[in-house]
Amino acid sequence: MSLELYGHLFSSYTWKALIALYANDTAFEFCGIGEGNEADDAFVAAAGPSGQFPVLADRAVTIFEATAIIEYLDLHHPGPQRFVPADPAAAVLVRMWDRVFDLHVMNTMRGAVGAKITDSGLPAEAARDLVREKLLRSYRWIEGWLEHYTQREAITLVECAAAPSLFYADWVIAIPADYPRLKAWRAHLLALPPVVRCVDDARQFRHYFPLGAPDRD
Ligand SMILES: N[C@@H](CCC(=O)N[C@@H](CS)C(=O)NCC(=O)O)C(=O)O
Repeated sequence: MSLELYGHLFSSYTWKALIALYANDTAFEFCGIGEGNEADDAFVAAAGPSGQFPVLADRAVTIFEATAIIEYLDLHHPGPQRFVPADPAAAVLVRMWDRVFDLHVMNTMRGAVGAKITDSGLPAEAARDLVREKLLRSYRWIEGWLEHYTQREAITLVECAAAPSLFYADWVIAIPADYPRLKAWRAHLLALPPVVRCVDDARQFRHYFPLGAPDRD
């Protein structure tokens, strides 16, 4: 098989790439990292400067960074779902929104997770407090943006980024009831078949979530 995706089934950025692969029913082999295959682990460690996953291998081509993987799939393994619009002006906006979810939802949320991992004695609530204000600010912005966002039935780069980031962010700081559009959009994203598959395949790892996984989703 020409395509291989290296990652972990509980990893939010791996989900981001998996959602794109599943959305177009693209054939690929999944290579789990940290599961005892030293060659796979070494390949990922050397693939990019951070040694992080996901990493996509397409014969001799290696692509790291989930966004780049999705753009690569769109170009070289296109399917019915196009992840980035062909119109350059529309593509700028999609790429900007992708950054919102990576930088201001996912990575902000991970600040709390990282603090808990670094200091296991830190109460989960104190870890949450570290990111509460920033996450709420992001939620507020997304709630306003959703008033005009119209791509809801498609799976684009935006949905690939938003689904995993909002899935986990809501576990860290629950989306407040007064952001109904955001709450409804998260529910919509979690009902998309590629996302359902990611969520279900990751259930077995939930007990590893450093702040404690809630009994839902
Ligand atoms: N900017 C990267 C972030 C990737 C990332 O943070 N990956 C995490 C898993 S979600 C990882 O590799 N963690 C293990 C490590 O850092 O060693 C991307 O978009 O792909």
